[in-house]
Order: sequence, then C-alpha cells, then structure tokens
Amino acid sequence: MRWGAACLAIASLAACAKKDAAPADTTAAAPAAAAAPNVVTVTATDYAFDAPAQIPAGVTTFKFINQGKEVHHMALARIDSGKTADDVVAAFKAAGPTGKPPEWIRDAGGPNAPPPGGGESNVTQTLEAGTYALLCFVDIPGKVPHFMKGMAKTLIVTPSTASAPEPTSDLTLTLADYGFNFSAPPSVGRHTVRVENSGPQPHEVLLVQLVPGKTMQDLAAWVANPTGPAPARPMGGTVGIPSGGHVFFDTDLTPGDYGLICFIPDAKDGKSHAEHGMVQQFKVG
Ligand SMILES: [Cu+2]
Repeated sequence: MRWGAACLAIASLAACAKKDAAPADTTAAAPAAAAAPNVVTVTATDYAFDAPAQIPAGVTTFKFINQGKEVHHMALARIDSGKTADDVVAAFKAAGPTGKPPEWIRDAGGPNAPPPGGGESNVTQTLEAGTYALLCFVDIPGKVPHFMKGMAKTLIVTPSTASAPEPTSDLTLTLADYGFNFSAPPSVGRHTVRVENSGPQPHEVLLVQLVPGKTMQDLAAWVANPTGPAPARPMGGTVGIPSGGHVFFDTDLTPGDYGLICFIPDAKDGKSHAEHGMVQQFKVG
C-alpha cells in the first residue's frame, strides 16, 4: 500500500516514488575545465531494472525511465560486507512482512517514481565507492513489493578521482519529522531542488501532480485501496535519504495542484510518515 515508497529504515515487507531534465548548469562562472556529473540511465520495466553493473564514484545524475505499466522507483541502498541484492531480498523474505529490514543496509537516495509508460525522473547525488542495491519497494498492485518480483539489482561503485561539483539549486526542500518545508513557493518552470533531511529518521519525498479537483487525501485513500484511476501522477523526487543527507532533483512545473508525501514506515510505530502528517499540498501558478 505504499505507493512509491522506500522503507529501508523500518520494518515492513509490505513496505514501502520531475520531469526529465539535464543536470543543472553549474558552469556559469567556472573555469573551462569544470566537470559535469556522470549521467547514469536506468530503465525500469514490469519487473526489472536495466542498469549498468558498475559505475564510478562522484557526483552522479541518475536518469530513471519507467517503460512499465506499473509505478516504479529506484531506491539505492548501501550494502556492506560483500553482500548482493539477492542477499537483501533473502533477508527481507526471511524477516517476513512485519520484520525489520537487515541492519547492514542503509538508505542512499535514488530517483523516486516518474509517470509509468515512458515517464522520466532524476536525482543528482554524491556517490561514495561501495556496493549498492537498486530496489523497488512499490507494492501496487497486489501488495507484493516489486523487489520480490525481480526489481533488485547489485550496483558496484568504484573509486574515482572525478571532481564534478554538485549542482546549483534555486529551491531547497527540507524534510523533517514530520513535514516538508520549501525555501520559497515553487513557481511555474524549471527548478533544481536541493532536498535536505533535517530529521532524525530517514525520509523520502514523492512529488505528485494532482488530477484537477483531487486532493492529497484522495491520494492517501487510493494508495490504501488502489482501485480505479489514480488521483495523482508521480513526478519524481528522491527515495529515502538518511538523517543529514542531501540530494538534488530537477523538475519542470506547469500550473496545477501538487503534493509531497513520504511513505517510509516510522521508526517507533511502523505507520507511514504520511500517516504522521508528512504530506503537503501546494498550488503552482
Ligand atoms: Cu516497482
């Protein structure tokens, strides 16, 4: 029931989603040698990730394309000790629907869900060398998380001397226990949003554009019982980032009603952060 959610931080197997844009131009006044982020394209289908097996460390833009019919995201999870994505899946299976996720995996961002059927989302983040798993925690339809259906893939990030700077942002979105705060009201047009997690718990942000006349309450009800057309369209954002972490995403906003939501299960009671009030609606234009 967690549409586009990540849940590495907590317990549930039932656990736990911009438009396309190029990396922000950071070179306006920079020397000619300023490097650009490494762009890594990942394509999702029902139910698999098409992604490279190995990429270099450094500032990286993940361009995420969903060619499937269902909603997908690409959670990045840092894993240690020679573990693989198969080990992550086995650990979640062993823990069962109400068990804790393995202690050896950590939220590490990744692009949240774009619109299905060819939509794109993106995230730009500084990647440390190490071993990661790409995972889809979305469990619509059927309440079985997609990582159990094949959407789990190991990604090796190799040491690198790449020196691309992080993007320059024009908006900051701060995540807290439990809420969202924009540095300024988002306007129509293109933005590079810096997402910061100021809370003690991991958080994600899924940006959605609401169908005219629908509300975030309608979306919450639909996620709990996804029958009929969805009242909102996923527009990217970032999957879970740890306390103190930050990533960037580019978006292109047209006039309309939008929302922000975090589906990560709470560390204390296992309810989603959305149920704790981490959901916000706003108007653009
Ligand atoms: Cu999925």
